[in-house]
Amino acid sequence: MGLTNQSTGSSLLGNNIVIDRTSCHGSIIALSGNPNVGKSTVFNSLTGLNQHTGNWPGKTVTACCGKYRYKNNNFILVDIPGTYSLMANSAEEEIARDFVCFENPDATVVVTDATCLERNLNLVLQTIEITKKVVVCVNLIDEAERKKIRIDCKKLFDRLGVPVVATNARSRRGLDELTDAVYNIALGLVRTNPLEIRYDETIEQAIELVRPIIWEITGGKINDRWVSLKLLDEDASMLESLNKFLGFNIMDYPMLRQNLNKARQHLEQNGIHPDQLRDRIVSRIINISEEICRDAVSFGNKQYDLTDRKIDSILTSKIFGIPVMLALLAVIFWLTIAGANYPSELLANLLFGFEDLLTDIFVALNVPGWIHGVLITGTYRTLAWVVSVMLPPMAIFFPLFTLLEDLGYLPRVAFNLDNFFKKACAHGKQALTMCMGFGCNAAGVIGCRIIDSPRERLIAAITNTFVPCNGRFPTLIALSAIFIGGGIAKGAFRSLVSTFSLTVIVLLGIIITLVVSKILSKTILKGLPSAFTLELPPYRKPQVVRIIVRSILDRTIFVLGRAIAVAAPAGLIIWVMANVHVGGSSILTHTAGFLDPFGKLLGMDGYIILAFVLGLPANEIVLPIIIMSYMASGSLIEFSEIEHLRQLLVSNGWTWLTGICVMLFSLLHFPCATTLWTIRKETQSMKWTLVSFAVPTIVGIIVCFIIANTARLFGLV
Ligand SMILES: Nc1nc2c(ncn2[C@@H]2O[C@H](COP(=O)(O)OP(=O)(O)OP(=O)(O)O)[C@@H](O)[C@H]2O)c(=O)[nH]1
Ligand SMILES: [Mg+2]
Repeated sequence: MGLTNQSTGSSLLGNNIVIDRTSCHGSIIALSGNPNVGKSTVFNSLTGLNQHTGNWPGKTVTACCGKYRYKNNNFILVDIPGTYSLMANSAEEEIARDFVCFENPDATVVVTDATCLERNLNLVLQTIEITKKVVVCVNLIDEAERKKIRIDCKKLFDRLGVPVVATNARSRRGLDELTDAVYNIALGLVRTNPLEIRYDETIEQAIELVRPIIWEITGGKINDRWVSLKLLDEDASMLESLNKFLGFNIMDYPMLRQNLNKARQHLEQNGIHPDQLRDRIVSRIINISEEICRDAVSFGNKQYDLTDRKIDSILTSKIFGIPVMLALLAVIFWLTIAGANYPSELLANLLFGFEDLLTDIFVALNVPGWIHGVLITGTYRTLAWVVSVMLPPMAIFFPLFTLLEDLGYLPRVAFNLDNFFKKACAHGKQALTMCMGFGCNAAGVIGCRIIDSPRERLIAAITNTFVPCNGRFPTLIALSAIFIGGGIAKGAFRSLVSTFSLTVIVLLGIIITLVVSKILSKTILKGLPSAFTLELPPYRKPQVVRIIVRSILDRTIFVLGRAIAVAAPAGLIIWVMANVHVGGSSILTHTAGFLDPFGKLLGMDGYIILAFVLGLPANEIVLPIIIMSYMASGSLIEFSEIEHLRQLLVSNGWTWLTGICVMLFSLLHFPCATTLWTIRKETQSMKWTLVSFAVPTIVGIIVCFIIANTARLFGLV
């Protein structure tokens, strides 16, 4: 699939999932379901891949493909973004409907949440209206059991007429049975007899007027009953997809037009106006779901979600919601900063000890001095700094943050901030895309797809960079811990001062997001905020071990690898710039000197500005480039412990103001190249990509200018 790295011979064209069957050898299995029911967890368990999961609706926004084998057969599993219905009320629903309907998967697994089966059955019923090849997976069965909710799968099977399997995807319980059921359906070894949803007599008569013609035109390639119903309902997006699928305009058939008119007249004459048909269809489906659940689900404790509601009354309360949120953020930062101290020292000692050994080896081998300069004093030393300064905080922060995500806390953040976003004329779900930005701004921008309104989606994408990503976060932590905390406080207060400065920076990012969103929605992106419903998922016990392993492998090592990969060539560029002399000074000194007046205006210097410019490919390398430039420009300092980094910065003229301004500019400047490229792809517009580049940069320049010059004016530095 185009957007994933699993090469299964499929591609994501525009927003639609298209599978190239000629290059796919195996049965195609669609994995659909409501948001946050465990589709990606089922996907991961079956394919062995590591699609991201999280306890909130809308985690997966791009479809993902993966393979598994069962009884010597290949299966290609497609994890579709979650949808509540197939009525195509939103882009995701359209994608899911088109895939299930027109891509003709060999089986569709509808994953449902055992703790709220009734609502989930709506999607099951809509799916069995389209295709017979359905397997229902009643997931989260462990949670249902804990809440004393009993599901009778046999009864469900009797009523629905398709296989029903109870699973706990996290612990793989029931997954063998699920694979077996999928195998039987996909290979046609078992025929299903799905429940046929019957509507009012009038609607049935109208369907019968159209259905035979559809059958004749499509040659039975598609479910004629379902298509008839959709055409009667004047579902324009379905008609468009259908025509694309057929390769001709079905409405070109006069007979079909005639009978559709007749059928519509019949509905009108019997009191069903066009705008009422959909309501009738929906209420019929809801009624059947209710009826089936009354039969197959029993509640041992009607108050099963009382604890969740009690916790929510505090975490989402008007008085405590925001303070608790800030306190939680601060605790995470404090744990990160305080916890990273010791391992950072340890790593620094280890890696710098190794540097001495490397130098000895170079001397013994008679390696020329300049090679030693480039490889050891330039590149290795900087990389040693990157690893010892960035690794420990990342290894602590990301698991803690993912823990909150898995618990189900993030939608509560969105709930608490909803009012602020409404006031900023932006979308409440922007809080969720911001949270995704904490991992990676490019992912945050793709995550903006959960926002339906194009205007609000753009606002969310443009402002996403105000959340520090993986690449900038360690820089912020390092500067707050080593420079701010280490510079102005002693002992236990160091961590507290650092935590405070970091929390203020992140809070500032949120405030600036709101202010810029408001400005954008009053100027170039005018409009009113749209209404939406955000579901608060139940609190779930996080999978601690998986979280630690995944956040270390997916985030920490990935970011570190990227930093190392980009820092090494950057080290080379800096070394060349520092060693090629023009007119008595190095190119590095010339360039930094040229940028210096601008840097000074913003409370920084030319080297720092150069580092931000060279850091465009990846934000991770800004701090390493600053270190490299200072070292290359001659401020030689004996490095053996973290404290020496502070000394290096101080000896290059840094004050607390420089530290603050670098932190601010790190938060408020152009997004990295990957994010810009993603914005270009998502918006399909160069104009909005340029706006996304310019807005944060201008904000950063203004903020740093004001802070630096105010501090100077009042003689604070
Ligand atoms: N207890 C329990 N938790 C589960 C189970 N399956 C999934 N989860 C958890 O439920 C949360 C949601 O899982 P995902 O796999 O991300 O759900 P999804 O359906 O892909 O969600 P979207 O992509 O947002 O539509 C995660 O925190 C999972 O760890 C299960 O069977 N039991
Ligand atoms: Mg998912």
